[in-house]
Order: sequence, then C-alpha cells, then structure tokens
Amino acid sequence: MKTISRRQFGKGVAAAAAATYAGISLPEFAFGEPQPKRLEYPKGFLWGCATASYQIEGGAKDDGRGPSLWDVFSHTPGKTHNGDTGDVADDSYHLYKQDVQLLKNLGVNTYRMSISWSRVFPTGKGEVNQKGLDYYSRVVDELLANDITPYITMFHWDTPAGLQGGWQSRDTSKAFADYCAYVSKHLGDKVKHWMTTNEFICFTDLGYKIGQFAPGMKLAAGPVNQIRHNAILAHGLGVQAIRANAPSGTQVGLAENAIVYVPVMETDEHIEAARKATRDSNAPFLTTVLDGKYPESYLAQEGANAPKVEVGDMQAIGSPIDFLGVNIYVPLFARADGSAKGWVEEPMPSSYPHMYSPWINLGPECIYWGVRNVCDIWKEKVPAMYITENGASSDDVLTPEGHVEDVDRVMYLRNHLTQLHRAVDEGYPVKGYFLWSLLDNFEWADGYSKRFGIHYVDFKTLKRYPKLSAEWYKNTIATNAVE
Ligand code: PNW
Repeated sequence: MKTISRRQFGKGVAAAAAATYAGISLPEFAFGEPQPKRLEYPKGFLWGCATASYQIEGGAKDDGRGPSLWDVFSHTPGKTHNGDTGDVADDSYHLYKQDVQLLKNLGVNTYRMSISWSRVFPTGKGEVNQKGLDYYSRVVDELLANDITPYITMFHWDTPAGLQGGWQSRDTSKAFADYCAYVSKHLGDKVKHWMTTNEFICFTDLGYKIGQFAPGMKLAAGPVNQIRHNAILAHGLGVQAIRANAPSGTQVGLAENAIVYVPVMETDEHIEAARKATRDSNAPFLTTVLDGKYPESYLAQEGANAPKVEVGDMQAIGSPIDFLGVNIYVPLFARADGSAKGWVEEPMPSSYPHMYSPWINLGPECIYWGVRNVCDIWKEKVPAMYITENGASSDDVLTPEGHVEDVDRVMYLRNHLTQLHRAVDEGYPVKGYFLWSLLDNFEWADGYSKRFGIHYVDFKTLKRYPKLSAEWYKNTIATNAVE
C-alpha cells in the first residue's frame, strides 16, 4: 500500500483547496454564522399560563367563602414551611385585573385557572354563595375582554372542609358532581373548556397516605385505595355533570400528572419497557380512567385492599374525554429487564441534577416521552392533548433595579419546549402548552419558599415584576418558535 507522509498529505490538501476555490464564489453559508433550524410550532398552537385558586387568590374569608382542607392544614402548626398559609397569597381575588394584564402583556391566548369549590358552595354542598360565583364570572369576563380563552379546572385540591370525611366518603364524589353541574350551567355560556380534577395522586396519596398535603393523614392501603377510587369516580361523575349542563360543543377533560418514563436508550426494547412502565405505574389513576377498568395486575397486587366498586362506577370513570391535560415536570428512567413485567425503574444517582425544588430532576426528554407514551398506549381515547403544567422553581433574587435573572428557569423551559416540539413534529395531537406558573404563589407545603412564577411577587407589597423568563416566554409566543 502506498503511504504518504503527513507533510505530503498537508501539501496535497492545500493544493487541492487552491484549485477548488480559485475563481469560484462559494455559497454564503459556508463561512457565515451557523443557521440552526428554527423550531417553529404549528399555526394556532395555544400558549398559556396556569395557576390554581388556593395558590393565588387569598381573600380566604371574603364574600362568604367557606374553609377548605388546605385552610385547615396550613393553619395547623408544623404543616407548611414557616407556617405559611394561602390567606393572602397573591391576593388575586382583588388584583385579578392586574394578573390579566400580565397575561395580556405576554401575548398568551389562553389561561388555565381553577375554581375554589368552597367559594361557590361554602360547605361543599347545599347552599350556593352567589358572590363566590360572581367573582369567577368577573375573572372570565376580564379574560374574554382581553382575547384570552379560559381553561378552567373545577378542583385543584382545595376540598371544602365542610364535607364530612373528605375524600374518604363517596358522598364527596357526588357533591363534586353537583358542584360541577352548577358551575358549568352558570359559566358554560362563556367557558368552553373544563378540567374536572388536577393530579389525583396529590390529593389522595399525598393527603391521606403520606400526609405531606392536606388533610395530612397516614392511612392504610385499603382506605387509601378507596380514596383513590372516590377521586376517579368524582372525575367521571364530573364529566357527566358538565356534559349534561353545559351547552353542546363544550370540551371536557382532566389534568393529570402521569408518571413519565423515559427509555434509558432509544432502542425498541427500552422504548417498549417505558411504555409498559407508563401503563403499570399509572394503574390506579390515568390507566383506569382511560381503560374504564382497573388493570387485573393492580387488583391482584392490592388483593383484599382493592377498592370496592359499585354498579355504574366504572362506566362513569371511563366516560370519554375530549382532551387530556398532562402536567409534566420530571422523568423516571425505564429499562427492559427480561422479567415477566418487562421493565425495571432505574434508581436515580445522588448526583442527578435538579432545579431549586429537590424533586424537579432535570430531564427535558420527559415531555416528549410523556406525550408519546400516553398517545401510543391510548390513541383514540386521547383525541387531543395539552401540557396543562410545566415549569420549575428557581432561587430567584430581585435586584434593586427590579430584575430577576432566572437563567436556570429559561434553560429548563427552552429545553422542555425543544423536546415538546419533537412530539408535535411527529404528529402527536398536542394543541397547547400552559406554563406553571404565571406568578410566584403559595407552593403548598413549601409555602412561599419555592417560587415557580415567571413574574416575581413581593409578598409584602404584592407588587408583580416580570422575570427574564417572562421576557423569554413573550418572545416564544410572538415568534411561535423556540429560540
Ligand atoms: C403541581 N411531584 O404539583 C401542582 O399541580 C401545582 O399546584 C404545583 O404548584 C406545581 O406542580 C409545582 O409543584 C406537583 O412530586 C407536586 O412529581 C409534586 C409533583 C408534581 C406536581
């Protein structure tokens, strides 16, 4: 074989280049700035922000509002960071017009908010508090006047304290349906998109099994499974109630934090493992709602602790939905392991990077795989999908000039929207994205210590300041692209 020295090789390349380039004008891109492909979203994609009643409203005792389990819990010593409560929060009860202007300035076309059940029914059922409903009517009018479409969650964890037994009682599911019927009847001419519940696991397991959230109980498996059942039953009865009371054309769904598995590698076997993991791990909630029945494996695993199901329950629970909202923050990793189950969850190394809240592990592929797994498993059961929450906390510092340079939140959002674009590009039916959250707020057990807003709130003055992330999101919306 003929070998050439390095010097000869160099000479050869230089000579060849001289011959090639002589007298030839090269296309500009060869020496210009690199031109990344702009990740544009489809025309008509909905951009929004999300909030929840107890986290932003304050006005806890105003105009006849009754207490919720979260009022009771947050006022119980030792339950929230620093004893923080939602008594005032962002005072959006009084400052909602300012908040609508924040939305308007971002250029969003939609807003996800929730209704405080105990503002409308102070004890959860029976007598209506007209002033409570009037407040939501004013908020909705203000949104519509600013061309912002409301997407409303009926229940984001603030269970009326007046309901005996809370979610331990089936009557709560029935009371929820009556509340949904009433609200959708009275606001249904203006609000066309409803979500029944938000994140089953957070008001069932976290509230009644782990005790970290209201009402702070630690019950055994049997009662917890019944509570989970009552929660999904409430969703199903709520769907039926909204359909029966709102005008035709109304869209009904739910917002669920599906547990998301990312395949450790994008090979067929691990992709299949992540899909199986998604179906198995969401067994008591999303899987049962979308299948309309409990998986055999879940019933077998729970044995005598399995939920008691009454006639008609499964039909209600499996009511078809018009859209599925998924709240996606974090990944878990699945690997095919050759077992009968077919998958194993990878342990997370202690070095795994996270955002300011220790549970927000950074793994932007979760938003792509969350969408893909759910749509691949349930296909026609999910005619449309929204990301109803995605966002992160950051150790925000307000400068004397009134800036917050939350580059970590921008990094988190940019990477998640890059991954979401992949799902949209592959044809998954994602219609919109709601960023959590419009503004800093009462972060449940973490009180005011963890800020998730793209607007900073000074909790002493209640003044709102746009962060860098608000500027970034505004640009994303204006260009309809990730930049
Ligand atoms: C969601 N997890 O909660 C809620 O819907 C919001 O009210 C909340 O403020 C937001 O996310 C940020 O926490 C979650 O542990 C709480 O995976 C915990 C988890 C996920 C979502």
